[in-house]
Order: sequence, then C-alpha cells, then structure tokens
Amino acid sequence: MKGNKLKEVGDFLKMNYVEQKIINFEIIDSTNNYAKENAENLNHGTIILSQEQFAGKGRMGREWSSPKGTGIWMSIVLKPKILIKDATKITQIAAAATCKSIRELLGLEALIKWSNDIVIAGKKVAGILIEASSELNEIKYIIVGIGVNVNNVKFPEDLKEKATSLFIESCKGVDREKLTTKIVENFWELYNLYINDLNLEETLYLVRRYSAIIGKRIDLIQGKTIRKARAIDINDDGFLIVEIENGNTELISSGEVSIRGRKGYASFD
Ligand code: BT5
Repeated sequence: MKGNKLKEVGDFLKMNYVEQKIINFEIIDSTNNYAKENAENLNHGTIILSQEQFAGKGRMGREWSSPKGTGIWMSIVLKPKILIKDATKITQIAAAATCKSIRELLGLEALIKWSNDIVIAGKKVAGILIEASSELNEIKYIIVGIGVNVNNVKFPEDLKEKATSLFIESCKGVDREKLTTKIVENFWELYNLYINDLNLEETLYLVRRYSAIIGKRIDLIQGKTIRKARAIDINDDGFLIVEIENGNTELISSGEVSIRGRKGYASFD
C-alpha cells in the first residue's frame, strides 16, 4: 500500500474532514471489494483509491476496465442511519456530484444516463456502483464506487464504441487529484444535505437538469424483456416516470431496469 500518490486529495480531506481516512493502493482487485471486506473496521467516510484495479466491477457481475494511472477508481464507505429502500438515493447523489464536478472543472457537457452512468456525447465516461449491506431494514454500510475515465487515450476493442475519457473529450490532460477532490467535496455536500436535513432538492435538481434521457425515447430493458417508452421526469422520491408505448405511465426505481437509447447505448432522440 502506498500513501502518497494522490497526495492533494489526502491534504484536502485532512484539512476539511479531519476524521476521514484515505487509503491509497497502487493496485488492487477492486476498491469496492476492499471496502466491503473491511467494512466493519473502516470508519464512516473512509475513502479508498487505487491507481489500478485488476478486477474492477460494474453492476450485475459486469467488468469495469480500470487501467493504471488513467482514471479515478474510488470507493467511499458510508454508515448512515437510513433504510435499505433509500440506498438508491445515494446512487443519485453520487451521479449528481460526479456530473457536476466534471462540468465545473472542465466545462464539458456531461449528462446523467439515469441512474448510474455519466455520459459525454453519447459515450460513457463514468459509472457508479453502490453496494449495501443491511440487517432487517437498516443499513449496516453502503459502499459508493465511482469510476471515472480521466486520461485514457484509448479503450479495449469491446468498449471503443461506448466509452470515452475526459482527455478524449477535452483534448487536454486532466488533473486527477483536483477532480477527485471536487467529486468528494460535491458528494459530501449533497450527502450531508440528505442525511442531516432529508433534503434531496439539490440532487434532484441536478439529476433532472443534466438528465440525458428526460423527454427522450428509451428502451427499458428488464431481463430479456425490452419495452419502448418515453422518459417523462424524475419525481421527488427519485423514481423515473416513464410512459410506456401502450400509453401507461410507470415509476421505475433506480437499479430495477437498464436503459438504452434508440440509436445506441446512450444516443437518445
Ligand atoms: C458501472 O457498472 O458503470 C459501475 C462502474 C463502477 C466502477 C467503480 S471503480 C471504483 C469501484 N470499484 C469497483 O470495482 N467498481 C467501482 P455498469 O453500469 O454495470 O457498467 C459496466 C459496463 O460498462 C461494462 O459491461 C462495459 O460494457 C462498460 N465498461 C466497462 N469498463 C468501462 C470503462 N472504463 N468506461 C466505460 N464503460 C466501461
């Protein structure tokens, strides 16, 4: 374990959140796995970063490509007193914070592909993986995994069509430390509003304003079933309101279905 690579992040957090611990790895299977395996002994707010992941994970057993030194591969350990049903709100907080940070730091037109992808020009630049453990209905811990493609210049063949990086989109090198700090800062602000005041307004404002799908035609994918629909809005509880082709309106919970654009993975019309 090395403790000085993403030094500025550590300095920022030490100044601002004294109790927060940052764990830096050169290489690890997955920062989420590490966080889960050690959750009992890690304090609320602990941040795990790695330069590289050799078994980075997406949702539902999918892989997350995490080459060395190119991206932000980060997990945040949370131990909030919330019900398991509210864990999906943390996905929206993380997506809003990541999207906002990319916009603030780089001025790129990042959008949220509801609910856990950040896309630029129809390609995925970041993904969020929330893993929670609960007892009865109460959360024991939530691990917020955030992966951002920062300075990748190319992608493996199978990702070429749907992945991009901040470097590719902005044509300049991006300071990972600054971006990591900004994401953590924005995440913490939105998270505290929610946890302390049950205030999700700013998060909902961001996920609506920067939605890649509201008003667009989408395919709703649930297992082997694909339904054509239109995304109408996100309601105050964070559910996506969709109008199915047959005219019925449905509320979709984060994580319940996958969404695809009619013209491709994240190209919406
Ligand atoms: C995600 O899953 O988008 C969640 C990604 C979370 C990654 C972070 S990194 C830190 C922490 N530790 C971990 O092990 N994970 C978290 P999902 O929506 O299931 O998307 C996965 C799909 O995205 C894959 O099946 C690929 O098609 C595609 N993909 C894989 N790597 C990618 C990359 N680097 N950039 C863009 N797309 C990628």
